[in-house]
Amino acid sequence: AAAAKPLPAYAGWKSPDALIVHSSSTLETRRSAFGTSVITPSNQLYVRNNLPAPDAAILDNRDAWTVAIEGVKSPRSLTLAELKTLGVETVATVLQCSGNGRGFFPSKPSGTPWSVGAAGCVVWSGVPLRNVVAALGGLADGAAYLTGTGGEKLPEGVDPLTVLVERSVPVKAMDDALLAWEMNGEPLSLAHGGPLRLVVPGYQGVNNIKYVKRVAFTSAQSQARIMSHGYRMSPPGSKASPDQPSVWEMGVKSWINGPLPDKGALKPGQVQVHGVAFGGTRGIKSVEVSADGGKTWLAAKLIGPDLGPFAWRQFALPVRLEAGTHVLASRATDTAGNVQAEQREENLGGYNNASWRDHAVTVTVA
Ligand code: MSS
Repeated sequence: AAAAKPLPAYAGWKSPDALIVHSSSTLETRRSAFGTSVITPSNQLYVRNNLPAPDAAILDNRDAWTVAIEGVKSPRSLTLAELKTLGVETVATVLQCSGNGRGFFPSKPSGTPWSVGAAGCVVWSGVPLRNVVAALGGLADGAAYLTGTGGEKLPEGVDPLTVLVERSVPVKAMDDALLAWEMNGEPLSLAHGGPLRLVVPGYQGVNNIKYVKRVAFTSAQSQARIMSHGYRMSPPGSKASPDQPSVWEMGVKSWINGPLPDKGALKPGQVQVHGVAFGGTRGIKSVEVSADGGKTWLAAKLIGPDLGPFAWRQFALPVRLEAGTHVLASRATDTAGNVQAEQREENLGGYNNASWRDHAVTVTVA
């Protein structure tokens, strides 16, 4: 087998055993590393960067970092030190790349072939964005989108709009959004967007802008390519275009993290089938588990603490497995009654895969 790629320097503090290094800008958590403790430890959390991460020097004086707030009655720049005076809130969210599960598309869309590990559940601390807006006189007229801009240095000689990481989400997302400086109880690392990140709970990863330099309430969506053409639900065979749906709110999804086939055959007897389930902005009502590839389902138990609607819930079900081959699947229902779909929605970019069938695991008992 080829030697595992080393961790890139900016993520060198991560646990190599827990991660699959696809490239220097795409690290995936191993399915077997998720465990059952709800929170994903920072050193096991996936990383996805569309541009090279900024120089670590941007963390030298965190409190001096500035973010420009536009599209409010009194627009201006605020330092991180000033933001910290406006309020503090803590929220647990699922951070998931919109391409998580792309590896299950038989069409092999271009992009990282993530399995389940471009996701984690983490705790953020920061100031509620609505507090910042209130401090600046409220929203200006015509605000339809919340637009966040990343603080990367852009490569020279190219049209900035083709590389800029700038995303717009519907302005209603402001109610839950945070400008976060802490993750899992530590100052936010460079890999995850330190010193300051726009966190949009319940929305796909790409909308959670790292090293955020500008937050603007705009009447139109960003013209950056990553917004206009990237991260769209483009039908197979089509060309990406701004009129196709963007990857915004996450749908209801779950998957099994154990038992997994990677340790070889299991012994006959009882196993605890366990995994995670989340419902975007809506939270989880229930999870069912099947040990026969989806023919019959049993209600699993939600275990561990409920960290709110944006976090994932752990589930477990004791199942007796006799000798043979078993297809283990999970299917979640969110609090609005949406049931996780059996099939993925085919699309060019391999986004939003929540298919329970794709996420099923086959184990052998002998
Ligand atoms: N931000 C910025 N600034 N830059 C970049 O690149 N990316 C995205 C987000 N944000 C970016 C940003 C993506 S795309 C994702 S997923 C996320 O981020 C990730 O995160 P982490 O922390 O994990 O790395 Mo897909 O949908």
